[in-house]
Amino acid sequence: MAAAQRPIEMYYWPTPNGWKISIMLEECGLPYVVRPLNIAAGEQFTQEFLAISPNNRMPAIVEHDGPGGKPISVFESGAILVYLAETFGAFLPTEPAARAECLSWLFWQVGSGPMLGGGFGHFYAYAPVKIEYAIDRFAMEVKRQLDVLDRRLGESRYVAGDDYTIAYMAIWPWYGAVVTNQAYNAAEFLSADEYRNVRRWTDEIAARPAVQRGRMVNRVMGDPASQLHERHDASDFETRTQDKLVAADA
Ligand SMILES: N[C@@H](CCC(=O)N[C@@H](CS)C(=O)NCC(=O)O)C(=O)O
Repeated sequence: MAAAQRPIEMYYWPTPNGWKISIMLEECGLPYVVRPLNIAAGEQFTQEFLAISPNNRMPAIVEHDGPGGKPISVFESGAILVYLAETFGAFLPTEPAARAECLSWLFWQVGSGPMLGGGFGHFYAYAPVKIEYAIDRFAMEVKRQLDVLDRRLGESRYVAGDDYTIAYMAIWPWYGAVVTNQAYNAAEFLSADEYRNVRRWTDEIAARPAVQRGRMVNRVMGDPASQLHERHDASDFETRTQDKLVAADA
């Protein structure tokens, strides 16, 4: 990378869709700065952000020194993952069959995600009225998706091929969170323990240092050592986690 290149700006809030991109940037070791976008406060609706992400959703990235030296903004997590994989040259196979398989699973997640988050998560955990029909309908769909993943992971170590790719950076934040009860408090309701292959794979991906760093970015809950409220530089993971900041203040 040219020394003059400015860091990528990542518009981000710590949700599974956001983690996809923080994980990818950590995996690539690319210089980036976090632009926190508080979606609970409506910051996704500002004109400045809509110029970057017209669908008023994060994540989004801006690369000032993009292709041809021109600035570029990219929205939609799947598109960002493909863009970064292609420009960085990693985590997306170039051989057509392997690439197609990787993209199949990446698009599988992007298409399935709304049924899990906007459907099941919303009606099970957040809706002000509990509608049994809606909860059951989306729970059945999420269990079907978990079964698809589980069967695939019963056939091979990873979902798509033997290499770690952007497909896992998209799938893991959602399904890993569900089966480890870190999303919607629904693991028991969904009988998540039955999906043993998903659980095995989830733990394997979670052990990757870059995945752990990607999850720490702007995290405000859990073990203070796992929370990096402000990431300005890669060295912040060593020096500025909440446990260290609190100890330094004491
Ligand atoms: N398909 C989009 C979904 C992104 C998305 O749903 N982002 C949510 C947070 S996880 C958001 O920004 N919501 C703000 C809103 O709905 O106004 C992607 O994969 O990037």
